Amino acid sequence: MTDSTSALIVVDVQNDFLPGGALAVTDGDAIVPLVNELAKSFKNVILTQDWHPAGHISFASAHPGHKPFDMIDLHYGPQVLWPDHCIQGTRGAELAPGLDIPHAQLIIRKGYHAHADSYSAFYEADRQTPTGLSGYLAERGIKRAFIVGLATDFCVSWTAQDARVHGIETIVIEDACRAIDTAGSLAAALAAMDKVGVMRLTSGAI
Ligand code: VGL
Ligand code: ZN
Repeated sequence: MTDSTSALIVVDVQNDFLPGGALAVTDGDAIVPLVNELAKSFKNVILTQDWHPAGHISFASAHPGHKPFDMIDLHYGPQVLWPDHCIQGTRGAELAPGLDIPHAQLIIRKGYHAHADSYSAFYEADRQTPTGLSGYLAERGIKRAFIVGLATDFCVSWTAQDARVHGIETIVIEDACRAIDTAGSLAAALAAMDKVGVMRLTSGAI
């Protein structure tokens, strides 16, 4: 995909989502070599980085009486509560050291407002506060996004759905993603992506 109207979006390949991390995604490290390889064939690569302040509203530790993976209702809708993860400036929030994409052009950070989560790289969980990514893609003339990373059922899925809804042709490369899969979240995410027309392929087809 060396054409200038396509981009690879690498979602949240950060220490805390890899084995040993605070919110480890099973087998999350397995995608790193594949992501590096795929990135070589893209002129445009964008990385995302989950980037929470300490005490973030998505952390179970901020809600006394709750534990990680509980679901609660917040002012913008349902929220899964997570272990503390990807705290700004910590090692856990750093991009995985094995990620080797020196030509990546943009790192978009998200989830930095204390009172809202942001799975999507486009909009925070209130579905209204933009990160700026949609304007960036429009100004760069990017019309097609290939999406890889962690986790399939949260940040990958929400990012893919928002890209599609904004008129971008959107393809999730499934074998370059891994899921958290809590309370049926993977099946729900796949159905939601299908519904808005996100395509799913494996890397061999790229
Ligand atoms: C993510 C849960 C909490 C993700 C981020 O990157 O999918 N999941 N924060
Ligand atoms: Zn997060």
